[in-house]
Amino acid sequence: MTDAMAVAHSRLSPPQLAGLTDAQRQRLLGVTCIGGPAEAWHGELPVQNVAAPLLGRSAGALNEIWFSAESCRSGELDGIRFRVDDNVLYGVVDVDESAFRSTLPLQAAAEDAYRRIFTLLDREAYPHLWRAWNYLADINVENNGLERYRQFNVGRHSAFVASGRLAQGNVPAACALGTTSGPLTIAFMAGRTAPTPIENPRQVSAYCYPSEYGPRSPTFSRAAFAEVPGLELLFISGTASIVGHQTLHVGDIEGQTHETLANIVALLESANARTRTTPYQLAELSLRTYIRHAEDYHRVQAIIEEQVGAGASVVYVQADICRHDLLVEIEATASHKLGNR
Ligand code: 3EB
Repeated sequence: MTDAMAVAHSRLSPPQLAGLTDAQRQRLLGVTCIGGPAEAWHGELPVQNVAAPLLGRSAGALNEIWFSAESCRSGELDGIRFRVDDNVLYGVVDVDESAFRSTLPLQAAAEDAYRRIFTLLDREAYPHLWRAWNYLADINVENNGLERYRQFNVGRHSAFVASGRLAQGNVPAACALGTTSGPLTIAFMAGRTAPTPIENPRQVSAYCYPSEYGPRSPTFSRAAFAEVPGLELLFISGTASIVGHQTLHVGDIEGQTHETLANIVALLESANARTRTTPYQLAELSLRTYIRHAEDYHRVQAIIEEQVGAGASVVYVQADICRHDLLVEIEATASHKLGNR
């Protein structure tokens, strides 16, 4: 937490968060609260509330924090709260889809949210979106003939195109999960330099999925590197039991967990061919694991601890995954110091 890294990720319980000094609070970029609402003191901080139960923590709630090494500046544009340092912008946007008089309100809400994000990034001159964390209620529910996750994909894709962004290739790392309730909420990190996308040779790139998965493909890369002075950040997108473009091990939580970890290992191999630092290891990743059925938690945890190591930093969350046949999804972050050049 007192880390001199340009940008650092850390996990704090609600009492630890409440106990930060003023100097530490000035260095906060933003917070994601899982399994419980944010504390009142957050003030103008971008806070993402993820309405999804935390599994296996007696404290009941967890805050995922991004810190800067510098004091940050706060801003708000068109309903988006954000914080910036010299290199990074972190923001959160919540959209109430009932405000849209469309037959597909979630699609309209997703397009609106991403258009506003891109307007903000252009205005503040942090034009490169590195990572997005997307959460929406009833993700697998069909409404007016289109599953809500697929509506989200159509809206997101439209906004990328309308904002002059690529919808393939150099697209951000991301995740998209189902919450129990609440608005569409998107947290995002962006910067002044382009990320380096990483794809997984075992998987079709998501932006190339065939149309059986929806009228527009999802707009994300499997992983991405981003750089800030002195530091390389690795974002591994939500990763599931998909090989090629197909779900494997339908109905088999253990098979899906093993396949998901095999995909993450393959991604690390791709990333390690591109890193400007030393190779990344599975054991150093900070993982967030989403499990569709709470009763699968112990089986998933056992496999992760066996494969990644008992010392792994893992948070387990109960959430719906974006395909009805997926039971588990895992995402990760890590960072390495860059040498002087
Ligand atoms: C997949 O591989 C699983 O729509 O932003 C993973 C990561 C998934 C990101 C997104 C979806 C997204 O297709 C789902």
